[in-house]
Amino acid sequence: MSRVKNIAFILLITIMVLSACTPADTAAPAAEEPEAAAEAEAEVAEEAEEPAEAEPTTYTYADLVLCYPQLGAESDWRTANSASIKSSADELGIQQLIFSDAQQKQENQISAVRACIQQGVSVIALPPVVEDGWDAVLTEAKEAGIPVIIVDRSVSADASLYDVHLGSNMFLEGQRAAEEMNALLPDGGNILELSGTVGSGAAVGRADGFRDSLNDNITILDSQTGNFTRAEAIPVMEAFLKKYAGEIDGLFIHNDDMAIGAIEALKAAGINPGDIKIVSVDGTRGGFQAMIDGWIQADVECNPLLGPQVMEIALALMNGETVEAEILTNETVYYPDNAEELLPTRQY
Ligand code: GZL
Repeated sequence: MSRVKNIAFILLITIMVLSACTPADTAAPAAEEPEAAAEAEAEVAEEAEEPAEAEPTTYTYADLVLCYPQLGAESDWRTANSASIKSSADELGIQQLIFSDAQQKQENQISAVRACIQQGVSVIALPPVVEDGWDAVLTEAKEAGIPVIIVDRSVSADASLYDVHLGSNMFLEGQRAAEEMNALLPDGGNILELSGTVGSGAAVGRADGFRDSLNDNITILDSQTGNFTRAEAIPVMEAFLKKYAGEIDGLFIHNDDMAIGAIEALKAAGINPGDIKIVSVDGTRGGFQAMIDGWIQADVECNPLLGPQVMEIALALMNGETVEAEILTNETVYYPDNAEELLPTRQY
C-alpha cells in the first residue's frame, strides 16, 4: 500500500507544480487582459473624442469674400449703388470685395461671375443687367456651393438657382408712375415712353406696371429705349419731337438720367417747363433739380443704397442662416413742392 501512496503523492505534487507554473501567456495575461483592453479602449475613445480641426462656428465680416460683378456705370443711380457697396464693405471690414464693371454687357458679367467661382469666393451678389440668360452660370455657382444674392433688378431663372433677391418692386414703381400720370392728365391725353435697357427687369417691370394702372383715356403713342443713359435719351426725344410735334401731353421716362437728356432736347426745341407733363423714376439729385426747375412733375423713388443690406444678407448666408427669399425695398414718390427743401438731404 505504501508504494501506491508514494505514486499518488508524487502525481499530486506534479499537478500542483504544473498548475502553479502555467505560462504567463494564459493566466497572467488573462488576469491582466481586461486592464490592457480597458487601457486600449480608453486610448481609442480618447482619440475619437478629440475633435477634428474645428470649423469656425460663426463667420464674421472679416471672413467674407464678396463678389460684386456690377453691370455698368450708366447712371447716377448706378454710381450711387456702386458707392454704397464699396463703402459698406470698407466700413464693415470685409476680407475682400471683388468688384468689376461689365459696361452693361451680360457676357462681361457672366465672365466675372465665373472668375469668382474659380476663386472660391464666399458669396456672389449679382446685379443682373437683363432678366434672361443666367441659368447656366447660376447653376455653376450652386454646384460650387457658393450662395448667390440677386441685387436690384430681377432674373427669370428659377428661384432655386439663387438664395435671395434684394431690390425694388419695379412693377409697383410703374403703377405709381401711372397713378401720377392719371392725376396730371385727368382729362386724358397722348404720351410717349422713354424706357430703360431692353430686357432689363427694371424696364420690363416699370412698363408692365405703368400699363396696368394707366387710365384708358391716356394713349401711349410710342415707346423707345434710351438704355437708362442721358446721352442715348437725347436723340430718342429729338425723334419723338419730329414725329409727334404738337401731340405730346406727357412723358413717362424710366429714369432721371434719361429725363435730363430728354429735357435738353425739349429746351432745344423751345418747349417750356410744364408744357409737357413728365413722370420719371429714381429720385436722384438731378431728378430733384429738374423738379425744382419745373420740368418733372413727379419722381418715383428707386433706392440704390443697398450696400448695408447686401453685406448683412451675405454674412447670414455664409453662416447658413435662413434669409427671406425676396426682400423688397420700401419706396415712395417725390414731388416738386418740397424738392428744394429735400435736395440737400439727398444721398444720391
Ligand atoms: C433700377 C436700376 C435702374 C435705375 C437706373 O433698380 O436697375 O438702373 O432706375 C439704372 O437709373 O441705370
